[in-house]
Formats: sequence, C-alpha cells, structure tokens
Amino acid sequence: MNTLNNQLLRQDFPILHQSIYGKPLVYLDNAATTQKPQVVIDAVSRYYSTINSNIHRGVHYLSQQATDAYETSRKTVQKFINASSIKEIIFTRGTTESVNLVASSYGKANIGAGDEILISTMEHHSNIVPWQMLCEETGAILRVIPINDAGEIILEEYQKLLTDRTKIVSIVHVSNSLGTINPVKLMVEMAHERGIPVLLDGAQAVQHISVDVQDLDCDFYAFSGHKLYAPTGIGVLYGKRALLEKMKPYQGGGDMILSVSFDKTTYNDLPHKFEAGTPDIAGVIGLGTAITYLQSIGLDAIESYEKELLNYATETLSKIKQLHIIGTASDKSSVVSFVIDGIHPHDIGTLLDREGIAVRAGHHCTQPTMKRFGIPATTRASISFYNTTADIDSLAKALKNIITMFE
Ligand code: C6P
Repeated sequence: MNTLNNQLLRQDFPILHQSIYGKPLVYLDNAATTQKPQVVIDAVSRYYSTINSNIHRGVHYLSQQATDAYETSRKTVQKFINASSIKEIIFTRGTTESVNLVASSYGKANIGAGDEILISTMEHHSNIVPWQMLCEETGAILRVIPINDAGEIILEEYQKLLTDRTKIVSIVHVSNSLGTINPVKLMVEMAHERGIPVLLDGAQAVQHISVDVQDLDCDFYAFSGHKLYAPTGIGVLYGKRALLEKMKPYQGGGDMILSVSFDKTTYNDLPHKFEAGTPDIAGVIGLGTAITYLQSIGLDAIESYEKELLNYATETLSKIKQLHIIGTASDKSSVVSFVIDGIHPHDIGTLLDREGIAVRAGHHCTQPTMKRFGIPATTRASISFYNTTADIDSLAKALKNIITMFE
C-alpha cells in the first residue's frame, strides 16, 4: 500500500511526533479534528507577526496586505470546490454556523407552517437542531429518511418523502459516526425534479474526496476548516448565487453594509452581506494554506490511500470476534465505528488513551443514529492520510489486550 509518500508527509505534522504516557502517539480521531501541517501553523504565525490588521477597512499597507491574503483564500476555496464565483463563498465559524445561517435566513423566508424539512437518520446534531428550532418557530415539520442496517439511506423511502410539502432537503455527504458516503448527486437530482433545494453537510467529505459543487448541483454546501487541516473557528458556506442574492443577512453589524442611517440600512454585496463583524482573518488565511497544501498532495491520491487504509482497518478489526463494526455501507470513507461485547465504549476509549491511541468514544453528536442501531455509543477510529497500517496494528493489538483484561 502506498499511493503517496506517507512517511514524508508525516514530517509535515509536528504534533504527531510525540509520546503520550510514554507511548508514541497514534492519532485516530481525525473526524473530530485533523492535525495541522507546519505550513498552516506558519501561515497563521506569519499573519500575526507581519501583517496583522483589520480587513476591508484600512487604507494602510498592513490592512491591504491582510485583505489581499483573506480574499486570496476565498478564491482558493472557490476553486477547491469548483464554485462558479467567489460571491458564492461565505466564511463562517464552521459547519454548524453554516447550517444555522441557511436555516435562519433561507428557512424563515421560505418555510412556513405545515411545510416539511427533510433530513436523514444519520445527521449530526448540527444538521438536526437548527431545523428543529426553525420548526418550533414556524410550525414546519421535520421528516426523517430512514437508513438500513448497513447505515445507508433507503432511496425508495427518500423518494416517497419528497412531496409538494417538502421545502428543503438537508443531508450529510459523509456520515461522521458511520462513515457512509451518501449518493448525494442522485439525491440532489431527485429533489430538484420537484424543485426542492438541497443543503449538503460536507464536514466529513471535503478532506477525503474531491467535491465539485457544480457537478453535485447542490444549492448549499457546508464545511469546517478544522477537519480540513486548517485552524478551528473557521468554516465555509457555499450557496448558489441566485439563492444567496435573495436571502436576508443572518447577522447585522460592520462590513455587511453599504450605508447605514437611522432610517435605513442598505446591505453590502455578496459575499460580505453574510460576514458581519471582524472575521477570523488568521483562520481564513490558514484555511487557504491548508487547501493549497492538500492540493499539492492531490485529493485523488489522498482518497485512494485512505480507501486502502480503511479497507485494511476494516479487515484487521473484523478479525476480532468480540468486535462489531457499526456502519458497513458499500461506499464508505475514513471511519470505523465499533462496539465490543461487554465493554463500554468510554472504557475502551480511556484504555486506548493509556496506550497513546487517540480515538473518540460516545454518540459523536449523532444520538438518533445511535438509537437506530440500538446502542448508546460507539468507539470510533477515524483516519487521515498521515495514518499508517502500523497505527491500525497498534489499535488492534491494544483492543485485543483490553478484551483480555475484561475476560
Ligand atoms: N463532527 C466529530 O467528532 P463543527 O463543530 O461546526 O466544526 O462541525 C459540526 C459537524 C457537522 N456535521 C458533521 C457530519 C460533523 O461530523 C460535524 C463535527 C465532529 O464527529 C465533532 S462533534
């Protein structure tokens, strides 16, 4: 297995080269957040040490440099997901804020009492709660697409749930707790046949597979920087320009206006209309740098390496007879969630930690997904291109020892 020079790439991540409780760190919690390459750390540091200033406001040199760097990142994001214009790229705090922006701005204007919002059983809470809040406010109804035992959306049920009452579909591209890659292009097509717009939650997709929003033809696409090797606190909402033009601002404040008087305020053009207040300038610059770094490796190379590593992890862990993988979709990315007979996932997570192995244990902010499988929680190993088969072997060995301890 080696479609990319994994050992060399690991050198780019300073945090990986340390010991935890005297054991070499094995970081398998990449779905929670990814580690940052030195180029990203340097870009953030360089911003603060050389051009720190506010953007879009100052006439002075530093402000212009910061504005250029900020807007260059927007261009990088636009190209990364193949949006047709930089006006379609809105910087937010992350996926959560991106979904909230759409639910609040698009939702309040277009969804009313008796209308339906369609999500799936495998949504992250941040693609459930904003819609529930909208339902509470407007009297709209939340409908949920069921999933099968493998953790795949049942398309026939989806088709049935698309009706004249459906006003938006909002679904996850890649599930964070099951790893399922949903057939989102087809799902968008099916919704569009009835003129229904679609939001895709790409929090677990953009770092693993090439995303082309024009090809997917989705209306909105949300993702977070910190899962994409960039800093925390920065994310993106892509929206089709025609929809964004019609939407009201999500928040009011500086930078999102053209003029303000006590009688009337006129809003700024896209994308600034949706970026009120001083943004996370360093975060945006870090995000642009992270994307450029990923592109230098190549998303296709990353995807094929991670696929091989996921297969290796699935095969290796499947050999442990007390272990049951939750989420066995035919199309999966980067996540192995599992339960082990008689041992609570939190105990597994804690005992793995003592071996220097970082995983996540819990419901992964997907409680309805856990309920669907009749379990309260799983242990989740989630991989990145910097993980190796040796990491998986360490995980399997530690799990076998834990099982022996409980026998
Ligand atoms: N999932 C995980 O460990 P934010 O917090 O806004 O960056 O991302 C929210 C979010 C939305 N959708 C999906 C599919 C996600 O996986 C996440 C974040 C992390 O799985 C933290 S709960």
